[in-house]
Amino acid sequence: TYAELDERADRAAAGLAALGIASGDRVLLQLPNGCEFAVALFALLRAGAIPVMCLPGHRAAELGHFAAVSGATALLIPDTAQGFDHRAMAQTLLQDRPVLRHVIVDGDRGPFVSWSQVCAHPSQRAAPKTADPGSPALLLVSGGTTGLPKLIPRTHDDYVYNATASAEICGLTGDDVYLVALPAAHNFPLACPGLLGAVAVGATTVFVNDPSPESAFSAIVRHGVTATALVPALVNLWAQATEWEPETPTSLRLLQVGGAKLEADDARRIRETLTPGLQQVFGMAEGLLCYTRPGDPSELVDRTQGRPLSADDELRIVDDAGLAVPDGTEGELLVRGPYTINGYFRAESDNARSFDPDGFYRSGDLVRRRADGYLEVTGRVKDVIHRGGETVAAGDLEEHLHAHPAILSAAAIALPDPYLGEKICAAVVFAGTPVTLTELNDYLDQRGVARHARPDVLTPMTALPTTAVGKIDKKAIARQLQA
Ligand code: OOB
Repeated sequence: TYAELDERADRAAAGLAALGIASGDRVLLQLPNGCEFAVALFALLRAGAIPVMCLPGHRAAELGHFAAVSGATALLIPDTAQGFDHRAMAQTLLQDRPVLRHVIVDGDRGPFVSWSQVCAHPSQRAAPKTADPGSPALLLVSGGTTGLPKLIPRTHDDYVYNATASAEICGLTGDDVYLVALPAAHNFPLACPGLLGAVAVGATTVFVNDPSPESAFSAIVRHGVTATALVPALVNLWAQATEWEPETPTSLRLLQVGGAKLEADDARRIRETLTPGLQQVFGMAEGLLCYTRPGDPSELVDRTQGRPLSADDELRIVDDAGLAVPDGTEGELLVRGPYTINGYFRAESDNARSFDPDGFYRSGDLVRRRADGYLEVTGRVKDVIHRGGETVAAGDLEEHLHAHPAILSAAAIALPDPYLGEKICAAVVFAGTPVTLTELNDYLDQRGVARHARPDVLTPMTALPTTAVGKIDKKAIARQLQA
């Protein structure tokens, strides 16, 4: 209940303070989905600490980097999760990171501090700490797959707005049951509207650790889940699984899909198999959120990634020279606004690259703005293949590949080539009978894809590797193909 969460967060906040965790201290939070995640998050905020929102899939390389950049003094982990021993990882981290003074473990604590001990502290509800609402409440991690993730300071006021305005747009009320299926520390299930939006309106929150259809469908049926957020790779699996799972969702009224491009055909299938209440979400941990709105015509819901959350979001869509392009023309999206950051945490050189002189964040996303203000995301600025003097946009080719009836998911990858510089590899998961490269290229030819923009290599895969939040990880595919 909310009363229990309140009480437990108070006790844990007192326990954290007793350990010496003080206002403004950064704490790496890496707990799997579950009620303990919510207790820990609110306890850290009440103690005045700044949680660094690590994903369960992060390992020593990422956590070491987050610890170094944030100067975190504590780490909160499970004992083991998905067969991985987080305590052993903590041992490694401690050797390199002397600032990291406390390791707190939920479960079997080993040589470390026990989270249940921290939570057993008598609650000392002091006068609420008055944090500066413009100061960082938490640090999110960036979603990019280039290099190590950056830390994103989200302030109390911007993040409260993020969650509550999102809840309003989605029509979330106390009668809703929100399912956290993606890793809870990710911005999407955390605050778009996510866990925080659900708490803001007094809704019920359900956590699953395993978002597979088998486990998620039974949780949805059991708890009467009305709303959840998924990435395309996962929702496509859910849509397929309605064909064979004995229990399928009937209570969903809002199914948010974002994090990567959802193809129009997939959107239609989701509306038909899972719920007519599909919503596309184009968002980023750095801030800007775009939503299709409940009640929008299906053409908008299937074909666009929504329009900005706030009337005060300022969007600039520019060409290579940095000049604004007209509506309907593809360009890079730059954004500034009430809940978009002005800079990463302690990352001067990244900031010089990622923000323009007027403070606009360069998203690296290619978009088209329609006359009605809705956006279509078409790809990433740097996601191009330089093939023998021609530049091929991976996003365009992927859209054509997806349209093939035998293809479930696909990625266009650049591979080094002694003659062309780079050649095009289509990494493909087939749904039906696989096709050959020649057959695929005949199909692309019929669709009007230029010869130089067609794959040189076709690599069938059983599944495409994904990032910690479940997006297709093209860097990992490229590494696998070159290994
Ligand atoms: C969400 O946040 P991040 O920070 O993990 O990733 C942001 C990036 C965007 O810059 C864009 O490249 C991509 O993910 N992206 C999409 C998309 N939504 C995000 N690309 C195409 N279509 C979409 N609908 O991924 C995130 C944060 C809040 C809400 C939803 C997603």
